[in-house]
Amino acid sequence: MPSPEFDPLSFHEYPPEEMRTRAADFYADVRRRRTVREFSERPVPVEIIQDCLRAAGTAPNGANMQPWHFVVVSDAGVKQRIRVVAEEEERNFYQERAPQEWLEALAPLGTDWRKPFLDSAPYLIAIFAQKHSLTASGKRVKNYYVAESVGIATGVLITALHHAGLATLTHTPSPMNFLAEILGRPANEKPFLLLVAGYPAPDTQVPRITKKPLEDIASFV
Ligand code: IYR
Repeated sequence: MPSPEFDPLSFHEYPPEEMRTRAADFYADVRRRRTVREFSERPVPVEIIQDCLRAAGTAPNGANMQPWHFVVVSDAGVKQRIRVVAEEEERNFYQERAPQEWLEALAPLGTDWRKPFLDSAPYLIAIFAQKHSLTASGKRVKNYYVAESVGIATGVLITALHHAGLATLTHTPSPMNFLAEILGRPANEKPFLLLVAGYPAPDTQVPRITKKPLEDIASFV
């Protein structure tokens, strides 16, 4: 077993007042993030997406196995194929499979089976979770806390895209296995979610929803 190697931590300490301002400023910015479902076709330089993905790749994760893969789709033909299959699945979900309780929970969001953003937005980022990894010689390597790890990386990605000035939609077509087929991903990868990224369409409206206040989401003991 290799012995661990250590490097000095690059830690920035801020004076307490500056920490307060930084925490408040970050909250003020991140609370403006909204999921949008109408995207502009305006192009976005791929370098922005690449840096946001680099940020996502810094996420803490189980045993540093980094059990994720991101496929950035900008090709119009591939987006169109994804839209066609996703809408088929979604039509089936909304019209057949979804229990009444689920439809009622979704009603305030105004969603339905139509997903035009899947070919209008400049980027679809398909996020895959690697159930296990494979070495160069094809040997299986176990991954740990895969869902937690990929969830955290996805949160960093969404926040990085918002911080860069882009809108996103976390889309969970169900079932999602068609993404692995269309994108030719290996059998050890399971689609996690599809993140749509770009500029919002002009005059985009978002549902009037509220977030739970601090007292309802945290306790201090
Ligand atoms: N996958 C469907 C339904 C849906 C489910 C949840 I939970 C949402 O928060 C939003 C939508 C769709 O994308 O429309």
